[in-house]
Amino acid sequence: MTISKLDLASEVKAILGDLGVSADRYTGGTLAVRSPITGTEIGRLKEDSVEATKAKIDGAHKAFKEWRLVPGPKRGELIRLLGEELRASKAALGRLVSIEVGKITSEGLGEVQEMIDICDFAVGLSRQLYGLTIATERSEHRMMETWHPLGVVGIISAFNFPVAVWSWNAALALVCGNSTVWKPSEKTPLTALATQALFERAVKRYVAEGGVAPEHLSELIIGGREIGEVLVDNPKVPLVSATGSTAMGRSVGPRLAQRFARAILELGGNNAAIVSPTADLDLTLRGVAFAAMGTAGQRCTTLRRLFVHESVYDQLVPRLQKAYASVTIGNPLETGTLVGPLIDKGSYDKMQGALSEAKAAGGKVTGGERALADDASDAYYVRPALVEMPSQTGPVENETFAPILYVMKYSDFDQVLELHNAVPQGLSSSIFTNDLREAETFLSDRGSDCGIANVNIGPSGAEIGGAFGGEKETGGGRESGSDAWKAYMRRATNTINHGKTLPLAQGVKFDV
Ligand code: UN1
Repeated sequence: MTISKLDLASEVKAILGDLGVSADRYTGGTLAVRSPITGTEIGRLKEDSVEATKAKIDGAHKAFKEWRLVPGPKRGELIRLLGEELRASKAALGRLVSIEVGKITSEGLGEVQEMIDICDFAVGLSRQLYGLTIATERSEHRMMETWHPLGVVGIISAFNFPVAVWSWNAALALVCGNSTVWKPSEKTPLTALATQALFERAVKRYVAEGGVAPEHLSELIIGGREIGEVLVDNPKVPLVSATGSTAMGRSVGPRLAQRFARAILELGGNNAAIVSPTADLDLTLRGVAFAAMGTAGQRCTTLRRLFVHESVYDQLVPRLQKAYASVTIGNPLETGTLVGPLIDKGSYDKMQGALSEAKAAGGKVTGGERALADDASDAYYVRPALVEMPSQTGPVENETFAPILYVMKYSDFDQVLELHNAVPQGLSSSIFTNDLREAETFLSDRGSDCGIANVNIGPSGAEIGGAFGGEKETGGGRESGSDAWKAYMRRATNTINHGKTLPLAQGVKFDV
């Protein structure tokens, strides 16, 4: 079917109806939502005022005070039920993600799978919120650390992973005994409404099973920057986890620091891969293609810089150019499509701007032109662009949230490592090599300076089990797996004297 004939508004209505979201939540409001697939409107949401936002934060704060008293494993049961709800509605929510963001079907479903995976992880974690027992220097004493719930956790998420990012934060925050207030991107509030409805279903089941779940445990606020600022500045919110651009982080970070609140910042990436002389080129081709063109280049982990050794450059780059020229672009809901649309015109304009800059800096551009404009004049499909650059200059140093891959030739491994790390961002990275020394060096102290460093896989598509996040202008935060949960709790060091004397630490004498 031609794109212009798709009736996505009706489909959205049917999906939201099935998920239990009433039509008045997404009609008749002031916030218009468009599907990037057609560029047409699929909802109009009512926005929360500053006052309503404050009231929701107050509600979440009250909920926190009760929820922190519920034992961890019982909190985990709520997240187990959320995981069940997500499993049951995976197809519907995945489809809605595809419609609202323009992701291809497998990526829409994959996003919901990430949500399910983090729920499973958090359920296990709910029984493992361990502290250490530490050797004390005083006799008949015990020293230990305990982990306690923190408070209301603010979650600000971006359009490109509209619901998975919420889940990485919320699943951990909730098993850790916190409540949450979520501000989704203005571009993707419908998937947020759907997710909130699934959460509310899980709460209902939990309560029916005899669980204690206060009202307002997880709040959703709809609107723009103004209400985001209310969340960031509110003294009842001790932690804000924010995903988005570096510019957003530059505004949010200092505001939080000003009131000594914690920040988990997951900002821009400018991720690179190195292709060494010993790389398996078939595997590299596939790894690069997915990482650079997948999700139409709109992941924080998207591959944007490719350093290819001069000895394999002429073998790999023509094959890549072929893949770029032939990749199927189109309606992401159709089987066989690999590259869907950009989110909107703003994104398209930025892409074209970066490509002009690249040309001016001596880049040789293939692709990058608009596609399907006849069929979908309000949508922004593009052929992914491959740009051979003489050096790492101009737009190569910035993150442009679109499918542009800058390719550069290198000859010396130590030099390419320097270049790899010579950008302001530090999220994800990879090397394609079969040389053990190079692989290990890349992962070593003098190797990649990113939060994620891979060998023989691209930089995108991380599993939830690892801590997710990066260094430098990426913001330094870690979400999701490993011990990222610790950021959502406060640590107390406890010393207990079970003797009858009072030995002082460091041998201090103070006899009164
Ligand atoms: C993002 O783009 O904001 O590693 C997150 C990945 C996904 C998450 C990306 N698991 O590509």
